[in-house]
Amino acid sequence: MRVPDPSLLLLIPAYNEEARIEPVLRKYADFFQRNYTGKFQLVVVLNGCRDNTLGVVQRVAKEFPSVGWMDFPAPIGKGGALIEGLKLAGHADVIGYVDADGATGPEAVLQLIPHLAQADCVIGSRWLPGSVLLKAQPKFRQIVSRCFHGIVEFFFWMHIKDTQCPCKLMRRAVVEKIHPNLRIADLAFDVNLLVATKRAGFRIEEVPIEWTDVVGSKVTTSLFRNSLAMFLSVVRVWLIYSPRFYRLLRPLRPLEGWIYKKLKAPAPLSATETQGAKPGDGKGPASPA
Ligand SMILES: Nc1nc2c(ncn2[C@@H]2O[C@H](COP(=O)(O)OP(=O)(O)O)[C@@H](O)[C@H]2O)c(=O)[nH]1
Ligand SMILES: [Mg+2]
Repeated sequence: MRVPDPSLLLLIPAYNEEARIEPVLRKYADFFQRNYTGKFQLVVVLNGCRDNTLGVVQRVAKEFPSVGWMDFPAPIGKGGALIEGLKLAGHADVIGYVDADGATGPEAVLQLIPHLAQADCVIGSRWLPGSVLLKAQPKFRQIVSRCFHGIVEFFFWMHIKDTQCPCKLMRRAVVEKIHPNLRIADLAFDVNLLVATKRAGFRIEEVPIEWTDVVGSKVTTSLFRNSLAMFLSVVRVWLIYSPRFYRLLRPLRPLEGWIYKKLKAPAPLSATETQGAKPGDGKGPASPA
């Protein structure tokens, strides 16, 4: 008898995605319904959307019982949304996330799962030989991405070629261990997640992936502002893991808050904001209304 696939919880952070998310949700839900023998849940984590993303998600959820959502009014950012979503980790063996734009398809996610036999966290990469870029990101975005990669490498020396690819899967044990160390609310959340995973002694494997860039990126529209906030957040992650500096710089927190506000980016959470937030203690499995 065939052993069923591990139960899988896939999160999709979404901000003003009414134009892009519907076909993505349908494609993922339909694909996993047909091709996955384990339990599959797709949870969209929205916050502060000013369009009808929620209505779109609810419409799809009526057709596909695997689709659910969590909605937060506060501007908690992509990272903040994922930190909340990861609290549902207790409901699955494997937890992961992808973007709402469908740049990576469900086939790519499925192909990553077997790699969890030898790794604790497996991440898609657009920068490894063997990756297929059906449509690459705009040239300038690629340059900024490589500069960001250099900065992350300088601070953390992880030798991960693509920290930002939004296609990551982890075993439940990883999420349970690292969740209290997840503090970054903006788009540099991925760096926070990978550093926390590595420092906790888990093995990360990077796998070439198929990728199609999709117009409507939230990052590209304010690239300078977002990049600056992401740089600050990388420094922030470095400080979190340098406790002596971290304590010394504590009086500067109001200044930090002010800078993030100016950059219109969600500020990192403090230890007290994440402490006690155990995965699985969240709002329960997001379920279709
Ligand atoms: N919940 C939430 N999701 C966000 C926020 N900002 C961006 N996202 C989501 O994060 C993902 C990445 O954004 P995207 O525009 O695709 O960035 P890119 O792929 O790097 O160009 C998408 O699914 C967005 O909807 C936010 O403030 N809150
Ligand atoms: Mg995207």
